[in-house]
This record gives sequence, C-alpha cells and structure tokens, in this order.
Amino acid sequence: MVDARAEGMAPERRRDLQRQRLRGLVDRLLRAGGLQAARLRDCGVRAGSDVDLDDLGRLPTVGKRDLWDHYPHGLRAVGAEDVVCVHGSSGTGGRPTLVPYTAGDLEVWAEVMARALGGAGATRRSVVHNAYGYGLFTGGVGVHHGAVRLGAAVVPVSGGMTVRQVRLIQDLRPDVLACTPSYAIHLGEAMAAAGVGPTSLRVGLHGAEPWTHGMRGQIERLLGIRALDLYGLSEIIGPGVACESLDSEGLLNVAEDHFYPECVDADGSPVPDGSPGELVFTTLTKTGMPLLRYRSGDVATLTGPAPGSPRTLRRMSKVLGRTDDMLVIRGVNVFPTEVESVLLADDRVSPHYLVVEDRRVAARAELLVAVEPMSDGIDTDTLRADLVLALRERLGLGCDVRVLMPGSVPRTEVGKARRLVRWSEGDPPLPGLT
Ligand code: DLL
Repeated sequence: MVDARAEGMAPERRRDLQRQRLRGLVDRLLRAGGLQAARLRDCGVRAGSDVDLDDLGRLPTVGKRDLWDHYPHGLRAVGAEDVVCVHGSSGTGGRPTLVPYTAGDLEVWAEVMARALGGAGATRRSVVHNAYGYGLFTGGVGVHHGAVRLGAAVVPVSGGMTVRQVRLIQDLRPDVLACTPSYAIHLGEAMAAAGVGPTSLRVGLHGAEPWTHGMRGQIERLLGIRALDLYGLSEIIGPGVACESLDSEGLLNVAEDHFYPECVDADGSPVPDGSPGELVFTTLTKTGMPLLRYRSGDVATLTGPAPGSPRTLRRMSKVLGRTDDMLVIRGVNVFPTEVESVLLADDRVSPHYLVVEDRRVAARAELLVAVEPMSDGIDTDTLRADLVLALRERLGLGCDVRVLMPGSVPRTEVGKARRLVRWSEGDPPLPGLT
C-alpha cells in the first residue's frame, strides 16, 4: 500500500474522519455562496456542525445539468487566483464540463492515483506507459501525477500513433500499461500483427469507458498482463476515484477518505449493499470545485472491504452502465455492457462491436448488434443465429445481429470507444447496416 495509514485505517476511525471532513466541506460551501450554499440553506443547514454522515440522504444533490447551467466556471468555490489548472470532458451532445483544480486538489489527485498504481503492484522502479490522452481529458494527466508521486518513471505517450507505441514498449520495457480497455485491445492486436512476442508489460490500468469481465479476459490473453479497472470522472477528480488492486477480488477500492460514495435508486433513496444503483459522490477534501452529493449517472453496486485484505476501503463493482445509456426496448431495460458480456462469452466474436438502438420507427425501438468474427473461416450464419439466441436468453429480448466484415467497426486510437449509437434517421451508423 502506498499510504497504509489511509488505505488500511479502521473503518470506524475512517468514518470519524469522513464526518469531520464532511462538516468542513459544508462550511466551505456555505462560505463560498452560490448554488450549493443556497440549496443547503433551503434544507435548514447553517453550518457544518448541522450535518452528519447518517443524514447525508436529506442533503441536496447536484448533477451535470447544474454544471452546464453554470458553464464555464462551474461551481467554483475559490477565487480565480487559487485555480492552477482546468480539466474536463467534452461530454455528450458537445456540451463540455469544465472543472477547476487548486494546488491542493492536485495533491489529492496525485495521492489517490499513486495508491491506484501501488495497488496494481507498481513501485518506484516501475515504468508506466501512459497511453491515456493528455489534454483537457483527465486520463493522461491524472495517471501522470500518480506515477510521478509514486516515484515511477512515466512515459507520457498519450493516445494514437500505435506503431510508435509498440516500438516504445519494446525499447523502454514498461511494466505498467495505462490506457482505455478498447485501446489495450487495439495495441495488443497491433503487436500481434507486427509479430511482437511477449513484452515486459505485467499489469494494465484500464478505464474511462465501460468494459466487462469478458473484455478483461481478451485484454489479458492478448497482452499477457493482469488487467485492472480504474474508475473516475472529471467532476470528482478524474481517474483514481476507485481502482481495482491485485487483491480486491474484481471490485474497485473506492478512495472513500476523499470521495464519499452512496448508491441510490431512481428516486434518490439508498439501495442496500450489493444492489445496483446510481453512484453519488461527495468530494470531502476538494477545494476548487467541491461537490456535495454529485449524481454521477454511473450505475454500479457498493460493498464492504475485501475480507482479509489490508485495505479496509469500501469497494464498488465495475460500472454496469449509465443511467442515460440504458435502453428501453419494448419495455425491457438493457445496458450495452450486458450485450458485451453475451458477445464476448463467445470466442468466435471479436471485441469490436457496436450496439445500435434503432429508433427509425420512434414508437418501436429495436436493438441491432453489429459484430465482427474473431478470425477468417467462421460460419457467420451459425454465429449470427447463436448470438440471437444467447442475447434472447440473457436479455429476454429478440434483437437483430449483423456479422460484418472484419475491420468494419471503427477502432478508437484516441479518446473513448463508442459502443452505443442511437439511430433515428439518415444513413446507417455503419456501412453494411440497413
Ligand atoms: O473518464 C476519467 C478517467 C480517465 C477514468 C482514465 C479512468 C481512466 P470523464 O471523461 O469525465 O473522466 O468521464 C467520466 O466515464 O462517469 C463513467 O461513465 C465513465 N468511466 C470512467 N471510468 C470508467 C470505468 C474519465 N472504469 C465517465 N468503467 C464516468 C466504466 C467508466 N466507465
């Protein structure tokens, strides 16, 4: 553990720390004025001492719309002179979300990302090949801060130029790969195509987009590494909000001393541990844009620490989907990740696929799934029929499967893979789909 005191703290002691930090946060928000202060006052909160962790549920939430409504400075809670950088995401529908960071926020970020790397087995001797995009996106810079804090050597290669990346991996012999899961597949395929054998890579930290255990298997086979999940969102800090460690049993340790997690249903009521719900985060220690009860839109489950692990942090599941990515097809709710788990359970299917919500007849949305065969010589008619059956069994829904020529689904070299499109009019989202 990078910070045994924080990661291994007794849960009751951590709860005291969280309570104290929550009160400090509420005082900071009230002092800063603005939207969150007004909402707190409307709830009868006059000072941090009025709140407790146990009644967090009665406090107001904030959401993406609030950030959009307050663009460009968002819910900044400090003077402009205290802001040292701005990050964000391009967002859906071209509406960016910008997040101001103070020097203190960068400290927190470096700390939680160093812990994430440490949990993956990285040390001062590690070389981290960082293929997350550098820029406004938090992936590249966030992993960078963590690697530097750990004392590892970071190769800030960013996204794209895959041939050069393969070369750098051979020459610099990194043990840690940091990139999106879809880029890990792309990189692995490029290495196989170039005849590059086993590399020095040992572990990967993958996130920024949803991916399933099936995709994990594909990455691990292709690259010969342990593939771990790294989660975060720019509104909260970026990567490092939660991360799998080698011993966390497939779940992600939440950095809950800095980001207090809740899991709620559509009405905002808490769901029990182990039940899926929307993750809500409170940034206990951030100062640039602190958020009280930010509704992330990400659906996952929460659970306690791994039994027997020195880490005592609560854990979250892989993200199952986003509330706004949930498709409702003939009354059945479907997340694209459920489709992915069915597809990748079949070793004839390549990890390049696209889920299309066909809304050309608005009153009757249909699910169309475009896949590519893993290799030549696969009987595509049988594959298609088998997938239709497997999807019907898993989702309880008939859908249309198209097996396309290899290479038809666009690869993502930079940024996040696009796994879901909504098709309401015009040309098909992929050539060959009609
Ligand atoms: O994607 C931060 C990040 C960078 C995380 C690199 C991990 C690695 P945003 O661009 O603001 O920030 O997008 C945040 O991406 O709300 C999720 O919907 C999705 N997301 C992030 N990590 C994961 C993950 C970064 N591990 C949004 N699994 C979040 C599934 C993820 N979805």
